[in-house]
Amino acid sequence: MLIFRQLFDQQSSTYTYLLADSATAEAVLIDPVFEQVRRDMALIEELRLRLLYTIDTHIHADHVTGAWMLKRRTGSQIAISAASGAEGADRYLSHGDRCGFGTRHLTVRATPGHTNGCISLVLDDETMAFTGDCLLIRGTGRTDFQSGDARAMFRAVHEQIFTLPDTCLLYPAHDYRGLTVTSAGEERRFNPRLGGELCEDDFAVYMTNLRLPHPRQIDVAVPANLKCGIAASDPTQMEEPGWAPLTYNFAEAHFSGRAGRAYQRTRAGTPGRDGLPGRRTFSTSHGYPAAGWIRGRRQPRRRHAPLACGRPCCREREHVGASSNDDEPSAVHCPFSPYIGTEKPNGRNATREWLLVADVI
Ligand SMILES: N[C@@H](CCC(=O)N[C@@H](CS)C(=O)NCC(=O)O)C(=O)O
Ligand SMILES: [Fe+2]
Repeated sequence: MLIFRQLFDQQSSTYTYLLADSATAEAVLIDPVFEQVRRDMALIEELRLRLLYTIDTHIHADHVTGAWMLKRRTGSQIAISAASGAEGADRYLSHGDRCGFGTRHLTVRATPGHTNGCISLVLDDETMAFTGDCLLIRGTGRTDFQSGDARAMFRAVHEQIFTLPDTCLLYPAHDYRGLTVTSAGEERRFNPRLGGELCEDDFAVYMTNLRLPHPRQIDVAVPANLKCGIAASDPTQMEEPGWAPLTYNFAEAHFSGRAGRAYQRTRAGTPGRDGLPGRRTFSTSHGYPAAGWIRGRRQPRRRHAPLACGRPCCREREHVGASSNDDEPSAVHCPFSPYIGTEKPNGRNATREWLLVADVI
């Protein structure tokens, strides 16, 4: 049986897709998001799957891929198109290649236009296809940066996607309106940019006049994704030895509502509040506006502790802790969430760290 899950990252409106063959438990993950690696790993573990590889449909401009972090944590291979120009992948895909998992496979179709390295992935029986940022639901990806080409996109959609069976379900990499799935037949008829009677010239004019603002994360995301999301040069992303193990579940990885929850772990051998090293979960009285790891020494209560977040995009900024004491983590104000945070002066010598799971600003 095919196992299929559609997962969503609210920050970038990105869909990540988990596909697996229940007979062998082999899984692939399409377009993972760096900040959602914990969620994806929890789900994969709960479903008792083995992640063979991650596949990025293109070099994303709006979020950092989770490919490298998942490889580091699960041993999965990184796959991306050869035409993407990405360094450090384990497998470079071209049109017609197959990505197998158990008895199933996805076939690669080159669908350039949003970027010149974009691919779509079609399931073996053509009941599902993953269109990346080429064809979106009643829309398309933009074509105004990263070697975008509206005419190439028009041809790719007509030749590679509209030729699929009418009933083939199409799953894009994003939706900004809350739509989740469409089909080849309905997009062929109703896509307002390139469906129905619309021709290549109509589409090219439409795309030239879109004038969208650049994605907020583009300056961070593109260089990181050209290296498959590697964070090895960033010491704050490296796992330090000596921390007690911490496990998460899929439910906890989704933070909803305004109430804050926090998970504390300590250095192995260092007692936590309940005297035991390792994981401890507690609710917090006040909502946290962001989420992430915070490390601290056992120290007297102090206010406004400066905290730095590990994300390269905001490494230079200081985040102000609203309160800090031995048992409660500080609130952190960061536009990117969740991330790995380190209390600046004492990060290396910290004896305990907290994972905040709470609302995003
Ligand atoms: N506001 C979003 C914009 C994201 C964006 O530009 N997304 C690209 C895909 S990477 C796109 O093609 N968007 C199509 C659209 O917004 O219509 C952000 O800052 O991240
Ligand atoms: Fe994109």
